[in-house]
Amino acid sequence: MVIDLRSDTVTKPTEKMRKASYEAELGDDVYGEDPTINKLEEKAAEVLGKEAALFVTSGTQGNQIAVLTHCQPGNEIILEEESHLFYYEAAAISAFAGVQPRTIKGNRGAMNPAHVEAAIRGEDIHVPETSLICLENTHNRAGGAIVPLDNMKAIYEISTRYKIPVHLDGARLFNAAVALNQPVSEFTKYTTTVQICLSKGLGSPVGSILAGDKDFIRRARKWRKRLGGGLRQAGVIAAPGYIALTEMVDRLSEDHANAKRLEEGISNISALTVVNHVDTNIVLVDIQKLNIPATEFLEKLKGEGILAVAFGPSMIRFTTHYDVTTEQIDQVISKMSKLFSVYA
Ligand code: TLP
Repeated sequence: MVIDLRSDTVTKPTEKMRKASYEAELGDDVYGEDPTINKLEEKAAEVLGKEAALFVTSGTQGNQIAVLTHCQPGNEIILEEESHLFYYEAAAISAFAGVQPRTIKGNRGAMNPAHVEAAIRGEDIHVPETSLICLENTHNRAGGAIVPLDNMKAIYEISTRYKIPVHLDGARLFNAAVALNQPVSEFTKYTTTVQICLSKGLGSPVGSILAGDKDFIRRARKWRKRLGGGLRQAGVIAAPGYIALTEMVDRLSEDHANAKRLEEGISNISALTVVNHVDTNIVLVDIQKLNIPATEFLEKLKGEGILAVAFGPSMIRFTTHYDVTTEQIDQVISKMSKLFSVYA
C-alpha cells in the first residue's frame, strides 16, 4: 500500500462523513435554503469567534474572496514572502483583485511587527493605499511553523491603529491551536477575517470556511457568486465539513506525534537533514548531501511506495495526516535508512 505523505489534502472522507453526505438535508444554498450549509456556517462562526461564516469551495477561493472583499484595484497588501497567498495562488491577487503585493521576509513564517508597520504606506499621491495585512498560521513553507500569538497580537494592534484589516490564512489553524492547546478563537481574535480549510488535516473531502463580521460576509457572499462559487444543494459536501469541524480536531495531535517520530528517524540518517523545527504535521528535509535532485529522490521513494513533494531543488516536504499510521511512519524511516545510508 502506498504511503502518501505529499499533503494532508490527500485524506479521504471517513465512513461517517460519507454517510452524513448521503443523509444530508438539502436545499438551494443560493437562496440560503440548504439547512446543512446553514448549520455548518453557524457552527463555524461560533468556533472561529466571528459574527458570520461562508462555506467556500477551497482555501484558495476563501483567501481570494477575502482579498477581493477587503480591497480595491490599485491597493497594496502586506504579506509574508513565502505565504501561500503570494507563493502558491497563481498570482490570483493580481489577476482578480488587481492589488500589488508588498512582501516581507518572515522568521519561521512570522513577520516582524516593526517591518509590517514600516511597510504601511502614508498619504502621498505617488503611492498605493495599504488595504490589507495577511498572516498565515500555521505557515506552510516554514514547515508548519506556528506563528506565535504575541506576534499576531502585535501586528493586530498596529493594524487597528492604522485602520487596516487583517486576514488570516488559517488553512492549518487547527493544527496550531491543538499544538498550543488553545481554542482557535485565541488566534482569530487578532484578525478581522479568517479562512480555515476543512479539507486538510480535518479530513473533509471539499471546502473551506471564510469568517468575519456580518457585513463582510454579506459582501463576500456576492464575490463568491461572481466567481461562480454559489453552489446549490451543497449540503452534500458541507455535511462532512461539519464532522470535520466538530469531531476531527483533537486527533490532529496524532499527526503531530507522527511528524516528530519521522523527524527523529530522519535525524539518524546522516545524508538527510531536517531543517524545520517540527511544530505540527510538516517535516522539511534537505537532501543536498545526497547530490541528487529532488525529482530523483522522489522517484527513489516512489519505488518503495512512499510519496512526498519537492519544496525546492533539494528540499522535500513530508506531511502527516490521519490516513497515515505510526506503523507506516516507522516503515518510511526504515526504508529511507536502507535507501539513503549508502550515500553517507
Ligand atoms: N496548500 C497545498 C498546496 O497548495 C501547496 C498543500 O499541499 O499544502 N493556504 C495554505 C497555507 C495552504 O497550505 C493551502 C493549500 C491553501 C491555502 C489552499 O487551499 P486549497 O488547496 O483548498 O485551495
